[in-house]
Amino acid sequence: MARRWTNDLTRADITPENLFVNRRQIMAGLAGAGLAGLVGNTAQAQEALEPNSFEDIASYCNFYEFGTGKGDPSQYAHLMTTEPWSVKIDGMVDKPGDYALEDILSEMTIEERIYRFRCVEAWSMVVPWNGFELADLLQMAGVQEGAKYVSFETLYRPAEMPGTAVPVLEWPYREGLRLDEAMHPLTLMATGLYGKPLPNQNGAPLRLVVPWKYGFKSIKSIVRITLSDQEPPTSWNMANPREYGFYSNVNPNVNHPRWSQASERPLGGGIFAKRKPTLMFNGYEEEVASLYEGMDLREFF
Ligand SMILES: Nc1nc2c(c(=O)[nH]1)N[C@H]1C(S)=C(S)[C@@H](COP(=O)(O)O)O[C@H]1N2
Ligand SMILES: [Mo]
Repeated sequence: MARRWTNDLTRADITPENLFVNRRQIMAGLAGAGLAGLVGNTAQAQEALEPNSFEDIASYCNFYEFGTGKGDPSQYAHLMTTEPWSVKIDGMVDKPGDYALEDILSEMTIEERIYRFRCVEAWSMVVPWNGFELADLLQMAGVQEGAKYVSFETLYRPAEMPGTAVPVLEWPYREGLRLDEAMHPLTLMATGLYGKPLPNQNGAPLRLVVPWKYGFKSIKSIVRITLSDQEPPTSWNMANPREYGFYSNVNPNVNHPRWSQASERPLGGGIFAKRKPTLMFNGYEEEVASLYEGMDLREFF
């Protein structure tokens, strides 16, 4: 079902010139195989992705279990114990159970992927993730016929998570994807940043990354993955269904009820850095638009 995503850009490829040559080679190599569309050959996609610094990525975070300030997670997330770690995989799978993280990792291929990141609050950054495809994990557990959705839960351990004393969201933090979104080769389970283990504040030891959706879909510190035939509840939708829909695809044409989503402020350029236009599906339109063919994206926002 899932096809491996063949664009293997690394940090060595970030200058525009290298990126261009690299992409042309990729395109040439794939054209014969009929997979060229997976790479995305728009002018926008060819723009160089200059990653934000490790420092920026690890210090400006959202992880409400540790507080609602952007600096709270980096200050308090060290309180969270991430060893040992296991993930319960249940619901409509052939092999439900508690999987020890090291057993999962021994089965997975870890690679580096540089992805655009776009928060619903309109800031953005570029992140070099290390991780594996969620599709590989789901296939390992054996997705049953009839499963249509995947839901995720974050660790809920109040003694190590001072932010959970405040009922800003219903805990545990929950997110969900449609099965085809979950199986898409761009959908990553991240285990690291810049080749280093994921900092706790960024969702150690295992967090979701869905680059064409707003950042809040990228649930952190995952302890449970459930397959079902029903659309699952999600924390932000439960908290405010008018502002946060199930899909939450990055879409410059559908505004958040309280602000425009047409442009973004790239982090790291200083507060006077120019806003830039937000791209449809965060720049991954060629890869993912077909998932939503025929859907009214204003209704399913
Ligand atoms: N468990 C959990 N996951 C979470 C959040 C959270 O509060 N709790 N915040 C989300 C939001 S709003 C964003 S923008 C991203 C931020 O990821 P980062 O801090 O690694 O940049 O994490 C998402 N995942
Ligand atoms: Mo966010």
